[in-house]
Amino acid sequence: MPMLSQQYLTATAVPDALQLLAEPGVLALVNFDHSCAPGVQPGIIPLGMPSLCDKPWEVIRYGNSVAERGEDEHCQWSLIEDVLCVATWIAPQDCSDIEAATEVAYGRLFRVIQSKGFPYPFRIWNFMPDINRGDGDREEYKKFCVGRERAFDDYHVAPQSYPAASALGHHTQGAVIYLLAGRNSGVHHENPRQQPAYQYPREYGPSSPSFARATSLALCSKPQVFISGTASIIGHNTQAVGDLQQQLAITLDNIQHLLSHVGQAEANLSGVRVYLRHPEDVAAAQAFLAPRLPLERINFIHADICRSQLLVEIEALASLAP
Ligand code: 3EB
Repeated sequence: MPMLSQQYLTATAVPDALQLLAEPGVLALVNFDHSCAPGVQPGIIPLGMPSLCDKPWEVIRYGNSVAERGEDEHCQWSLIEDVLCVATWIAPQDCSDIEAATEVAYGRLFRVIQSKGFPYPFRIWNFMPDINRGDGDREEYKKFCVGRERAFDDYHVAPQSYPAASALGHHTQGAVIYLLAGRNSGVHHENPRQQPAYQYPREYGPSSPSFARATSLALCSKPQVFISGTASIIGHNTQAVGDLQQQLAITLDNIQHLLSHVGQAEANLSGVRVYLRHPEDVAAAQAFLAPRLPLERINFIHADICRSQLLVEIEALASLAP
């Protein structure tokens, strides 16, 4: 069985996205740019967040066959062998009630994965506008969390089965939720240094965030670990408010502890996304990360983090050499 890979590409490396999409083994192409609306065809996933380092594309590869693709329930899907990728967008006008729109969007995703025989999501990404707008429980992110939790309840997914996820804000209109799903369940992990997000105390909102710190699955003989968006949080408390370097250090430390905890301390990180609240922080973030991670495996993305005191969030795919 093959490995899944996530690789970032420059605009010049992708002269023709549709041609790349048609190549064997190409599951989907994620587009980091200003548009957050359905792509020109299934398999192209525009997120509405620009790359800060000229890498507007991520190619998700799996297996050796040409992907099968289609549209159902306002979702676009791509399928290669054991992996299904499904994306759905929330129209700009529907984002005015993000709680209800999120529940509806997740319902569509769940129906598509179930009807196609891939009922187990193992990685989910969520991107929405104005994520930090509103005070207290009226903040957009907290309303999103209520709608998402309701959808998981509607489809009888218990907290122990929540997969790895990321949830961020962008500066354009519309929202997107996309996921990778399998025929069998992955294994979900927590980080001993962090409180499980689905058990955060009430102060973080009426519904806790529904995600696991990581999900691993063996698509090939070696397990791969999908690491959720990870930030400068210990227990449930935000650390190093206002200090980018310290937030980066604590975030990498959290990731390293998670990998040690799941017995993958030797794994290599790829598909690393560094989400930065302030685009002007990119040079400092690059300087901090360059000695620690190969920069060609990193994309720097302009995005708002779901807690307004966080400046950075990092996600990655951890794989052992095949
Ligand atoms: C945190 O640890 C930071 O709501 O899906 C990270 C990854 C965060 C995913 C989500 C939120 C989510 O609480 C925020």
